Amino acid sequence: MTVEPAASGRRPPDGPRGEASGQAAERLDVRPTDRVRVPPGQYQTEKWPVLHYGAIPRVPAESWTLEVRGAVERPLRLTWDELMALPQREVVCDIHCVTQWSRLDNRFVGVPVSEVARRAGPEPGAAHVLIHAPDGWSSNLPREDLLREEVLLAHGHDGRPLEPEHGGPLRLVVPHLYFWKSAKWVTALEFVTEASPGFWERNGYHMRGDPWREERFAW
Ligand SMILES: Nc1nc2c(c(=O)[nH]1)N[C@H]1C(S)=C(S)[C@@H](COP(=O)(O)O)O[C@H]1N2
Ligand SMILES: [Mo]
Repeated sequence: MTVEPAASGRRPPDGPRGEASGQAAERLDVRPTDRVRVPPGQYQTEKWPVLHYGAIPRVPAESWTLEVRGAVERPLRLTWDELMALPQREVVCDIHCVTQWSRLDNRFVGVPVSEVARRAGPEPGAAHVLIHAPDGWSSNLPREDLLREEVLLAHGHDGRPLEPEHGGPLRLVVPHLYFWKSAKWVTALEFVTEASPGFWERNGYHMRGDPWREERFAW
């Protein structure tokens, strides 16, 4: 399995640092250095809006599990403790919601998705992934977008545990795509051979969602 380098500018790591959890995390800064920070059609907000369909699940971290299934050689289910024992990474990034707000300079901490995927061993033909959340919510993205080194299963933000309304205890963070791909309260990663639309994608949103190309809708 290959992990693509970040497409945007990288700054040198400033060494391991203590997080709220006390866990040292390697740092990766993927904020662009070669262009304006806010993509076309977006405006910058200082606040962090809360956006989702349905109710906020209140599941304590201790009883949270993450499943990796579908076209993988070793399907697995990780407990919270198993997840926390994996390598941790801090990612500094901007986030862009398709409803046009952008929030700059976010500091997420979590487990790189690639670490979890590697343990499950996606089959060569598994070119796409469905990300599952409670109540049947899902989002889809190409495998190569999910397995970039800056894509996290995040449990912390700006030095604090991730709040339930922002996807705590665990959410996906895919900095280079519109934020609807970043499933909150993620429960499973399902590798699939054919692209299959998730919740918003079935409702007309783009199968990939690159904010720099304004891939908002499928039409
Ligand atoms: N489970 C789940 N995850 C979700 C959503 C949702 O409805 N359910 N909405 C997405 C959308 S459209 C956005 S913009 C972001 C918002 O994350 P935030 O509330 O932390 O800003 O979550 C994404 N992840
Ligand atoms: Mo969104």
